[in-house]
Amino acid sequence: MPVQQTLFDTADPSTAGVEAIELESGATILRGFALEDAAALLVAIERIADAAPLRHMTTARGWRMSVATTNCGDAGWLSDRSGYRYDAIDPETGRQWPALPELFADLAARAAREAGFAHFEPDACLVNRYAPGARLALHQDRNELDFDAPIVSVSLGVPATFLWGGATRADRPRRVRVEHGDIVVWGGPARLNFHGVDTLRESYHALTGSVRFNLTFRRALLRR
Ligand code: MD6
Ligand code: FE
Repeated sequence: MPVQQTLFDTADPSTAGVEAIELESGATILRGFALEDAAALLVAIERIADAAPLRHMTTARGWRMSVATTNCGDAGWLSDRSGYRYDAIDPETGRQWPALPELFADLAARAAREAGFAHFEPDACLVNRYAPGARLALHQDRNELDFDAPIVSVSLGVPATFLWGGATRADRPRRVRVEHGDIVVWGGPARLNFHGVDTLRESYHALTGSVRFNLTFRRALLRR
C-alpha cells in the first residue's frame, strides 16, 4: 500500500504542507509541487519550442510517436530508425538544444530533494506535448549514463493517467492520476522501473487548452 504523508518542512515555506505520496521505495508523487511555477514553466516551454520545434519522432521500428517532443539542456533525447540516444545537437535545426532555464533546474533539484535525492543537477530536459489520443507505451529510461541520479517528471495542463510499472515488463502497472503541477520522482531502487502514459482524454485546462505538457529531467551525461 502506498504510504501517504504530508511533509511539514518548516525551514522552507515553499514546500510546507506538500503532499508526498510514496508509490514504492524510491518513487514519490509530490502533489502540486510545481503549481506556483506552472505559468512561468509554460512560458519557458513556448520559448524552447520556438528555438527547437516540437516534433513527432520515429521509433526504431518506424512508427510515428503520438507524443510531440523537444528538449533543452546539454543533451537531448532522440528517437529515430537507429534507436534511442542522447545528442547535444538537434538534428532538426543543426544547432545545440536551448539551454536549460534556471527555473527548470532549480525546480527539478527542489523536487528531487523533497523526494530524498539530494544534489540533483539535471543536464537534460525532455519536453513532451500530449494532444488528446496521444500516449506513451510502457518503457524503461535506460539511455542515461548516470543511473544514480533520479528522474523528475513534471505534469502541466490537462490531467493524465501515469502508468507505474515494476522492474519487469510483466508487472501490471498501477494507474496514477497526474494533474497540473504534480511531480513524480523516481530513482534509487525504482530508477529502472517501467512506466508510461495512458491515452490522453479530451479535457480542458485554462492554461493549456486541450493538451498536457510533461517535463522530464535526467542526468544523461556523467558528471565531469
Ligand atoms: C511523460 N515521459 O511524458 C513521461 N521517457 O509523462 C517519459 O517517460 C519518457 O517521453 C523516456 C523517453 C521519452 C519519454
Ligand atoms: Fe520514461
